Amino acid sequence: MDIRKTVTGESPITTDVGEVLAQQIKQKAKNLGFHKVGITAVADWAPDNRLQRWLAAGYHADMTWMENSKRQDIHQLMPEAKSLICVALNYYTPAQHRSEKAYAKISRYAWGRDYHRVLHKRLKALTTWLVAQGEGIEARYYADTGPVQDKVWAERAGLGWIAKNSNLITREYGSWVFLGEVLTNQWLPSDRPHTNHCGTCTRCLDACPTGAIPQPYQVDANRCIAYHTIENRAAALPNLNFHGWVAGCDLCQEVCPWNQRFAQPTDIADFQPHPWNLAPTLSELVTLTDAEYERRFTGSALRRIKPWMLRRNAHHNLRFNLSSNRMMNQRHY
Ligand code: B12
Ligand code: SF4
Ligand code: SF4
Repeated sequence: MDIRKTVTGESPITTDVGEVLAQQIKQKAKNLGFHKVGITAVADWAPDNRLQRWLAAGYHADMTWMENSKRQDIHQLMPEAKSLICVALNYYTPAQHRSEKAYAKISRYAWGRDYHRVLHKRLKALTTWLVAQGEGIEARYYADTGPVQDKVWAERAGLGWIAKNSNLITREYGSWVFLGEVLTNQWLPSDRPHTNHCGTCTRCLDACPTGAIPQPYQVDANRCIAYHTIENRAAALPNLNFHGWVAGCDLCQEVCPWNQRFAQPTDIADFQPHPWNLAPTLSELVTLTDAEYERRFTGSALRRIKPWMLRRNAHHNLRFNLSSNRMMNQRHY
């Protein structure tokens, strides 16, 4: 069948050819190692006000780049876009964090190779392949770094649901997945949006040690350890106990029953933890030199956290450990 003749038209009507191309795209994505893939139309997208409300509440803290209007309205990003192909990569590995206070905790997302590189390599291959399928086919890919609401689109494309901790949960892998997407000018049949399965559970809200989930589905970055350790560029951190976290925070995901039941080890070698990332000590990090940082974190997602920030984060935790030790000692005497 010659896809070129029928797919590039302006009609929103799903053709058999669109169906065939959609199946081919999904097969190609699976062959490239993506664990989940789904498709959704963008033509009927009307910006909702959720992101706007989140911004109006000031929940984005100093992340002013979140105000980019393209993030609200995908048509501004690619006016000719008709469909969006969403993909997910499972990054879970069975290693666990050390619980002793001397150790620094690095989130699972940053244990292995930088996920942007891993996703982008596969997304680029998928995009190049798609463009080669017919004349006039245009496609562009994004993963995390572009002004696209990755979770919103992934939910619409049926990959999983946006949960009360605000992460996207898949039935097969829990929320330990990275998200990315390919935008295209092709009409493709949409998958069904995913239904929500949080039910009456509130474990993530109860477990967040800083009260950063004031209501279900709302994360206030001003109180979120992940924000302060990764994004906050200020010299001084707020007086919040980070509980040993120096790079992101996994607490609201670790307590989630879906993750506890359905997480499965990834088959992607790049996501295997670098041994040093599993259990560095706070005192090692507080004195980490820039040269040592360069040596240890080549090709790592931790590079978003500058060396001075890692030292700052470690110092912040050590200060809390010290003051809690003092309080314990006062109780003894
Ligand atoms: C900004 C950002 C952050 C910020 C803000 C977090 C946040 N929740 O928005 C900070 C730095 C804190 C952060 C932390 C983390 N992040 Co982040 N982050 C992003 C980024 C760049 C934008 C997210 C965004 O649009 N936020 C804006 C708000 C408005 O969106 P929202 O949180 O989804 O909240 C809305 C929905 O929940 C919606 N909603 C949905 N359903 C319902 C239902 C009802 C009833 C209601 C009322 C509302 C509602 O309304 C909310 C707004 O009001 C995305 C990448 C991208 N380009 O999309 C990655 C992304 C979300 N992050 C990711 C990850 C992995 C993390 C961390 C787990 C890393 C870590 N271990 O530390 C933590 C998780 C913290 C948490 N609980 O959210 C992944 C998530 C993958 C997944 N499975 O969901 C993403 C998708 C990156 C990627 N491409 O893989 N992140
Ligand atoms: S990442 Fe940590 S601090 Fe942020 S909402 Fe989840 S549990 Fe709370
Ligand atoms: S802990 Fe419960 S409420 Fe929170 S994301 Fe998981 S299922 Fe949803």
